[in-house]
Amino acid sequence: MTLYKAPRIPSSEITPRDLYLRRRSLLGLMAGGAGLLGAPSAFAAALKTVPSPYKVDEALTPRESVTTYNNFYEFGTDKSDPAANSGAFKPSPWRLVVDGMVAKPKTFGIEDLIKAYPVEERIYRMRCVEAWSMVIPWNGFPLAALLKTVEPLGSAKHVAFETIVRPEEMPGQTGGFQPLPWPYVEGLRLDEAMHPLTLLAVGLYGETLPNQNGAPIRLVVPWKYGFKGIKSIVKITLTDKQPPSTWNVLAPQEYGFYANVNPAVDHPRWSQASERRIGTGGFFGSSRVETLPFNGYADEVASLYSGMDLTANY
Ligand SMILES: Nc1nc2c(c(=O)[nH]1)N[C@H]1C(S)=C(S)[C@@H](COP(=O)(O)O)O[C@H]1N2
Ligand SMILES: [Mo]
Repeated sequence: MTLYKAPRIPSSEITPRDLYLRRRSLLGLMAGGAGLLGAPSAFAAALKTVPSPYKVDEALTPRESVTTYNNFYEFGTDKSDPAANSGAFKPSPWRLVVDGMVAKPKTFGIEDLIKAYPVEERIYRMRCVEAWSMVIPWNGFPLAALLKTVEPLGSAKHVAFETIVRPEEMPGQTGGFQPLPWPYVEGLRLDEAMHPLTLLAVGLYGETLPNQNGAPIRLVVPWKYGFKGIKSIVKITLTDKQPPSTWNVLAPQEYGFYANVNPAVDHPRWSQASERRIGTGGFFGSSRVETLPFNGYADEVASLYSGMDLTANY
């Protein structure tokens, strides 16, 4: 993993997000891409799915918004960049390595995974740390099913995830101004990873994942801020140490390792008490709704954190 060298500016004065916004404005038109906004992935195909009880009863975010309002900095930092700039990305063939503290390390192809584990239709409320949210019909299978196959050792306490590095297909990974250190990495505690709500998504709206949403396979943890949902995963490693989390490493005072959605703990620069629900006020409009503890999944997951001070472990 590449270690990020912090810029020589006190973090009290400038934050990573401010920094690349400034860089972008300096770059001006140089950064302009000419992709087809919202063009469907060349690989989008219907998925065979089974029903699931994990469905929130809220209006779905339109597919158009889910696939054109994205965070995927490998393709650029504007919300429209991933849809515009990911057309050349090839999510097939793909190899997913699962290794580390397991009895049976294994490399999987996506087709093997889709055959081995029933792909469910789940509807999850999703909350970005930037205080916007969506309701997304994901297609995927529990991460726990995959982890059981490789047989975690008793010593394994955490799960580390890594996104692909492929500068020739990911414009955000090339040039002089790259917004993040690569690869994008994330981590979960083993009990969080084994929780039945934790999903490996391979599709949305009944079709294989569009490139901009993390094709061909990405993590979905609905009670945590969106940055935990690492996209285009090539490696999952069981470990006895807390893994690095890209945003937590960049700015630990702003982005915690746990990243559990918590309306009572504000981000240092904005409130987390409410959120803009994307796609609810006409095309790309949004209405404001209250943010719920653990994003509304407290009954299922609060017990994972009993005894922890959630204002310190944010
Ligand atoms: N590899 C990678 N994964 C990533 C990101 C990213 O920039 N790179 N952004 C994260 C953030 S901040 C969010 S909110 C979600 C957005 O997922 P979506 O575009 O499918 O809604 O992806 C997460 N996963
Ligand atoms: Mo996010």
